[in-house]
Amino acid sequence: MGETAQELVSGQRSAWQRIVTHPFVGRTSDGTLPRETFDRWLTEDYFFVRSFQVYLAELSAIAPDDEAREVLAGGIAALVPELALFEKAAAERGLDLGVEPSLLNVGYSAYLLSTVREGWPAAIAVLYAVEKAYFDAWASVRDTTGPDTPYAGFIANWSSPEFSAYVEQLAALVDREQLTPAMELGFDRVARFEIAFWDLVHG
Ligand code: MP5
Repeated sequence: MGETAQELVSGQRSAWQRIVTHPFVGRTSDGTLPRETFDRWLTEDYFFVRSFQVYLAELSAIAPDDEAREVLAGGIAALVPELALFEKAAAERGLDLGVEPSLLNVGYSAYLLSTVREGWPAAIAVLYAVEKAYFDAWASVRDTTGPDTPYAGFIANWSSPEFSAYVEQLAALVDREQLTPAMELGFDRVARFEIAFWDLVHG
């Protein structure tokens, strides 16, 4: 992580603390999460990731060069096995993935798409925030998650060396930019959306 990415994360210290210590994450890892809570998250997040696919494609269309396009292509490719993970878990748990998502989720997904029109520097800062939040949260429980947790595949998905490398590539793209208020605002909004999303499903 270089200077701009570092400044964005440091500017969100207290929100980041809430993200990495959120009870949804801790309870997913230690096996105390109620089944219905995970089920709720699964269907909500499936909608989010499907919308995210569209968002990444649109963001890729405004990427300034091949380096940026290649990083985003990696992110888009990773969504194929990720969505399969959701679909397999939903089938095993008898969940309908077509249920109507919360308005918070609709709002978050629409917000991400809207950032594409704000231009590359703000948009890449926003994408970095989304992925960095997930990596930091799930990596914080990676090494303490027992082998019997039913959700190990999800925890591994966002805490793997591959995902870590992707988040570092995003940080490198952010570091090519000078910090702007629009980047800080986007980073702040994502932090608040992430906390609200877990608060919503965890009740
Ligand atoms: C991610 C996610 C990570 N799956 N859900 C939320 C609410 N925020 C971030 O994004 P991705 O596309 O699954 O890596």
